[in-house]
Amino acid sequence: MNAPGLIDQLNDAAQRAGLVAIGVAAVEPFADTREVLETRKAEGLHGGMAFTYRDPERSTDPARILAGARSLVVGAFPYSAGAVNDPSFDGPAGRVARYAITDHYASLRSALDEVATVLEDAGHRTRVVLDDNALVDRAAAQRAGLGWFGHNANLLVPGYGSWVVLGSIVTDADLAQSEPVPDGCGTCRRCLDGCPTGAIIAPGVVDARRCLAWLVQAEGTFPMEFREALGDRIYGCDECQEVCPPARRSPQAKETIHSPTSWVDLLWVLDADDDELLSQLGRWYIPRRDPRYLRRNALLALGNTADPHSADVRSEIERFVVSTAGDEMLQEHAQWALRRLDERMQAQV
Ligand code: B12
Ligand code: SF4
Ligand code: SF4
Repeated sequence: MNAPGLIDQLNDAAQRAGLVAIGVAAVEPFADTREVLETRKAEGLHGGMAFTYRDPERSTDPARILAGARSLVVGAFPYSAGAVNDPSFDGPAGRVARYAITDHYASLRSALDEVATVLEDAGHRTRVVLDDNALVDRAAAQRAGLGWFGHNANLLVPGYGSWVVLGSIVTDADLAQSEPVPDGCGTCRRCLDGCPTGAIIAPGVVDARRCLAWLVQAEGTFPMEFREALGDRIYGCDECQEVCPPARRSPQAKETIHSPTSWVDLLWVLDADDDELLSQLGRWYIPRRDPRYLRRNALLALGNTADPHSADVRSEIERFVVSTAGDEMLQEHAQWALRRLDERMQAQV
């Protein structure tokens, strides 16, 4: 086991790098998580997702990431989660979940790289992994004592809630393990009741087939029954965190967000060509890197939230009904958007 001085150095480096929590976990396979992945896959709750579900044996076995691995050093990087600035453009705007407004994974990676340097300088080998199919990040963070599994399935860090992204350094250093954090949800069920689609079917269990955060990333037709619930979202969903008391009390929830990328101009999404869309939004997970899915989401958000009296909005959507004759998927979403605008107009009179 390494000298305790190394842990102090890791903690100092983590603090300097902006991580709000860091801990150490053993590299033994996450057997419980593997079982959860297999069961959910068998029950269809993964909604066809690949990610960690693609190969649960791999994603739950950190030792496969680095030969001779002994420990995981897991870190949480906070992101701002308060009020969002108004759009910087006129016209209908698509809401972006806070984790995706800027590239917080890049900030997390450089923070973990800084911490990894301490291990490398002490003669150890390291590999940084985050939001990758290779490791179940929440399970690693829970084992490393960063926080507890919330009923909304997120990992909640005491004092910071769930407004954090998570990543690990896999290392051959043999480090003392951190203590787990006790459950902080108790009898609360605000996230279960607050989810707009009822996707949290039991504490800690998200049915991806109902989860808006997955449906905006999923291929194919957006399920009819959840189109209205999508509201103005174009990417991600923050609802089960916005209602969560520990998340609301966190310092991040008091940080107002001022960013040109807080909102996406929905009419621009319909107008822009593939290259432009991918150059602006390609950092997001888009199925098959196919920008049609951004247009699909934009059409639904327009139907739900654009001014139903706006001729500009209607003509943009109608263009998709007519000119995408070979693209039945977009045509059908455009038709839905027009019907929805009509319904909303009728509801106003
Ligand atoms: C696939 C995936 C998704 C999917 C599925 C999410 C899900 N709940 O499974 C979709 C696209 C829906 C998604 C959405 C989001 N995601 Co995501 N996603 C992932 C990914 C790639 C894999 C997650 C995974 O393996 N899920 C499989 C299941 C088995 O695990 P789980 O749901 O996390 O369940 C754990 C616990 O809930 C617990 N558990 C199981 N049963 C029970 C029962 C009880 C009673 C309790 C208390 C706990 C419990 O065990 C599981 C782990 O061991 C990870 C990155 C990674 N490589 O790990 C990011 C990740 C989980 N996502 C992240 C984020 C930020 C989000 C969103 C908040 C983004 C957004 N605003 O839209 C939402 C949150 C939705 C939600 N409520 O979960 C962060 C989570 C940060 C955090 N603080 O928890 C991660 C870790 C990415 C990262 N590196 O930071 N995501
Ligand atoms: S991300 Fe949205 S849709 Fe998914 S579980 Fe949370 S509140 Fe429900
Ligand atoms: S809303 Fe309540 S039950 Fe859900 S994660 Fe937050 S504290 Fe836990």
